[in-house]
Amino acid sequence: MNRIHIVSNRLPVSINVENDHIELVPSVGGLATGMRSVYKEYNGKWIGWPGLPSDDLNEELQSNIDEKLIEEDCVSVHLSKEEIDLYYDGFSNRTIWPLFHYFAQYIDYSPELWDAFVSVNQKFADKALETLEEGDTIWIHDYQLLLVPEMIKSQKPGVTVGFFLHIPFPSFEVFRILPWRKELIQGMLGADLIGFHTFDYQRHFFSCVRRLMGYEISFNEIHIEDRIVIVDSFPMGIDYDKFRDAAIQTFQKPLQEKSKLHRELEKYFLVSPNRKLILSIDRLDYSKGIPNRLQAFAKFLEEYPEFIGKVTLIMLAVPSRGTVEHYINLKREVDELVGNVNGRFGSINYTPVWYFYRSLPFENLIELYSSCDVALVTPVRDGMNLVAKEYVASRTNRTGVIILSEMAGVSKEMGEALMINPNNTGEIAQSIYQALTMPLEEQRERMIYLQDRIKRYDVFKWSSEFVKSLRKVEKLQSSIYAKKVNTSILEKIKTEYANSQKRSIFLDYDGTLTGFKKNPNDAKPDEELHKILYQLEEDPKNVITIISGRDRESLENWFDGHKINLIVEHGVWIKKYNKEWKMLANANDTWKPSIRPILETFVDRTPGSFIEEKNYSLVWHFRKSEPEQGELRANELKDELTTMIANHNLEILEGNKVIEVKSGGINKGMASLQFLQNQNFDFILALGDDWTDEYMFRELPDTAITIKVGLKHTAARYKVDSVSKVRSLLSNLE
Ligand code: ADQ
Repeated sequence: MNRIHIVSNRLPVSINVENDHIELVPSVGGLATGMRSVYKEYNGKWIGWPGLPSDDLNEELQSNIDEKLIEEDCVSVHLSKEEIDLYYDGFSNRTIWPLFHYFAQYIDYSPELWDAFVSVNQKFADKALETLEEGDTIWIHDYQLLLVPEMIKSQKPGVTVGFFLHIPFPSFEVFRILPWRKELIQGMLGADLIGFHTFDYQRHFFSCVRRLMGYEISFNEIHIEDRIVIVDSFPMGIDYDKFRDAAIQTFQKPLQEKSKLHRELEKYFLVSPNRKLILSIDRLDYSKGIPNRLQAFAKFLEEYPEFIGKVTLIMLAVPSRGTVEHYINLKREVDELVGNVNGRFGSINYTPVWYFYRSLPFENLIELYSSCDVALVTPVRDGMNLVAKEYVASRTNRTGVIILSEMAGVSKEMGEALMINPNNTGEIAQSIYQALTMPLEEQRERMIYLQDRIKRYDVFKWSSEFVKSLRKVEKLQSSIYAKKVNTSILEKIKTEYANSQKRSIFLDYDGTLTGFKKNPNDAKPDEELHKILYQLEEDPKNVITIISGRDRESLENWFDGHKINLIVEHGVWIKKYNKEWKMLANANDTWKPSIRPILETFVDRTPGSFIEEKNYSLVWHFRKSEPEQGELRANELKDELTTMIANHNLEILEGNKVIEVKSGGINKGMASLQFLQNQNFDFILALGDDWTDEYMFRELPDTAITIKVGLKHTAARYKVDSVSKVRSLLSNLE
């Protein structure tokens, strides 16, 4: 089994150094838990920053730390204070984080942050490359390392690269704001598999890829020059059993073993048995909607004064990114709001908000999860939000209500929660009331479904699903490579060619002999192509046919003077060398007046698109249109046409950025077969790049050498990845 390595900004351990004594403390976060099982099981290494600035460590200490870490299969990337400041606090948390969470007003565009981001990503990639061997697999995590996939792929193409983004991926309109948008997308596309928490993020990513890079996307595959990138959603889970078991144990502990917090909570319930507790837990981050939550809680107390003195909001905020200006301001805002709510609604024996600005041990978290009646989770944007899942897992008696922001990725999996818009304080206040008054039976009904789902798709399932997909994508890439014309296949073709007496060579034109141009009339043959064809024609054993969907005029003009045959309009017409045009198939064009107006409405609605009229077909081109709109309209057009042509002998062909309607039963397969009739060729070669060429690949005899240009699934025997490879193959035949 191939090794799987992990790369993330932080290693799954923290380091304590006291009097040169090094202690490693494993971290308990969700990512560390999920990934530990992966890299241990697959004999990999975990590459990341150990958490201490390298300026604080002398060389000896650094190498001692490295040694200690390697015992845990961890490889350290040492970062200086300046690098942490510019790459981590800087570009990661002052540029990408606000951008991806739709806080455009907070984005820092300083180029020096970007430069540091590139160089630190390169540092991670270099460390990974030292560890990686061809055939290994690597799984890279999160927004701090968006450029690493490409940096690895370009150096070691044989490594399978996975990338998972833990935060949202924003819509194109937001993403485009960034000056380095293309570079980020390119960086990510170095991966073979890209994972997001939800389908929405995946959709946004596709639209950015389409618009910024112009790559073709079919289903969840992105076709880039010589590879396929698979994109999928994998909603991250938690270690469900750990939370559930800990919650069970908490209640079974004898009083003297209970934590101070737990004893205080119990005392509190003893004094006020009808008190209700609402829990709020997050890192102190502006994406988490903490001020909105406090305002909504105040509104709730204002609108339902009967709850004053009876409900307490326990608000835990883990200090986070305290050096970044917006976080400092947020801290001040939250402090003031808490003071304000407590001042307005509190009394000597009632504090409405208990606010803890610190990280709490796991044991305390569990006590709070299992003791609070309601969890208030109201981020304004959140990639997933594990707190909501942890609350569900800790509810061993199956009661409790979650109020959940529809802007959190987790909302897609928690239909049974009370869903709110985090900017609508009135709605949140109303939901708090609904949650506090919800009958126990209803709470249980909702909780059972939630627990079932969150338990099934836990963090281990999440990571194993991702690994499974990595394995699949690895196979897919190798099947693509298997058909690729390599030196030995090329030698085989050359030998067959040399040993034959009468050869038929079918060549598609656009996308095969020449690249695509925005305007089809600009794609005329260049000098190099003319030379290659002249050379082939010189050999009397060769019969060369250009077989294309184009009309008669341009090809006839362009290849005037060549000793070749032309088959055009997908097989309607043929012009043998030195002969006149002849119809190969019975076609008619009486259908055109009813189809043309439909295409015209699509031209009107899709700027940049146009109609090309051939003798027996009509073609709608959208290469010049805005890519996403073009694809969208193409699907719409196909849909409309399919119903229209139901009772006519017509066909819809989908080519490269074109939709063509033509008389039925005519295609390159039929045309090439007809051409071969009654002739005894002992060598047949056919090259083509798109869908319409597949007819030819399927119909030609099994002995034919059929070659697809591009990577898509094909009936052809072989593949080459570009026009220039086609040209070099043809010039190599002798
Ligand atoms: P975060 O933004 O950190 O993660 P979240 O998913 O909620 O958000 O995870 C927070 C974690 O911190 C939870 O496991 C929670 O138990 C813990 N925690 C919170 N408050 C704590 C406290 N006071 N003391 C101790 N522990 C505390 C990012 C993305 C999320 C995404 C995760 C995972 O922003 O959207 O869900 O990664 O992909």
